[in-house]
Amino acid sequence: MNLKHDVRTIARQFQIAGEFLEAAPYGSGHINDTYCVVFNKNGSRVRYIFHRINHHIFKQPLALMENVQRVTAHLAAKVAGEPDASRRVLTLISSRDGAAYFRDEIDNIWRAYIFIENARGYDAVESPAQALSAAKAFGRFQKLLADLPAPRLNDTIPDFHHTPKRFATLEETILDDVANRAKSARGEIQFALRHKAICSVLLSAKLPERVTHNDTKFNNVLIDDATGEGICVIDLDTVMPGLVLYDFGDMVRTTTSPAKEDERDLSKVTMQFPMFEALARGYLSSAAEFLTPAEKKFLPFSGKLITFETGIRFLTDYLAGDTYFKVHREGHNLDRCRTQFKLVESIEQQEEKMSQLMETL
Ligand code: ADP
Ligand code: GN1
Ligand code: MG
Repeated sequence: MNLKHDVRTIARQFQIAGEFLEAAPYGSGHINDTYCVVFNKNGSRVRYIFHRINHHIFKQPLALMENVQRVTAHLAAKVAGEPDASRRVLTLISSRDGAAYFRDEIDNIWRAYIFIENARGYDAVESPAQALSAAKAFGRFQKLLADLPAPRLNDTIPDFHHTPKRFATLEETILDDVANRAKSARGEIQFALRHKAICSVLLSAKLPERVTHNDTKFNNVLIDDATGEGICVIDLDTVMPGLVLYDFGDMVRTTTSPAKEDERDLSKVTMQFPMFEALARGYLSSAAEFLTPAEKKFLPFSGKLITFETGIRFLTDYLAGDTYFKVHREGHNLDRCRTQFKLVESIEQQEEKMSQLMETL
């Protein structure tokens, strides 16, 4: 296969024993380049995950890698001694000169992780049991990081979940209309403008800053094939100080609808109440002990907010000419925006019931 990068040469720069066999693009992430790399070690095929960090988006990749090192080391110390401990945390592989990354000749930053076998990430949820497992794992992730020693983690993308700033960027992008696409997204622009007021709700609520994941897409937790447990939280590039509600909100966004994020048949996009209930129960089973009453109260709202925020991010990128998220077809970002806004509507219709449920948990 002809790859965009010479992964064989990159792979040689890491402390991996054995002979390189093959590499192939892997997963469905929108930002970094991810490869699955296979080595032959004494006759066995051993897999690794390699990432090229997108430094146009993560402008300080070394600060990012410092976060990842601190977070993975802290988590590894916490789970040491548990059954299957090595599958519960990502393990970085050092480069030949002992760093946590390798810088290639055109300044790309690469890193390698041990591949966690017998587990999978899913692009769409299949059952409430999976939703429960995922939420439990993300809640536990926050809990284990609550005592991460100082200093504060680096902000790998400043204001990542600052929804009012995201909205202001959308407004500027609508005015500029550089790709001349605003006319093809009139309904979506109107939808966004009508919802402007929700953007500032969490920021006005004076909630505590904690160490959060900030990208708790359902496919960013690996589900164990045998037990169905959310065995490992992955994709740690955005772990930084944030609100726990960003994490719970992104779980609602990605783990309650049976449809994929870019589904074109919007009738399939819906917030399934049993999935929400499973998420709430799973998350609280890990997080109830540290959540404040205000954080708990906003859990249903956070789903609407983060789904809206992600919708306006896709809309902004569509209007700007697709410069941020990877796209694989014409109108891809607009399709993604539409699923998000449909899901916002579905959440709105059930918001009261969602809040009532929270009072019973
Ligand atoms: P991105 O989403 O930024 O491309 P991820 O770190 O989420 O990057 O990796 C993409 C996919 O690769 C994940 O959805 C998951 O299926 C798989 N993956 C990532 N890390 C591992 C790992 N250490 N072991 C097994 N699979 C992994
Ligand atoms: C991006 O990297 P990936 O595909 O897991 C994005 C998230 C969005 C998500 C939408 C750094 O996540 O914020 O919620 O796409 N990551 C970044 O699917 O912008
Ligand atoms: Mg990912």
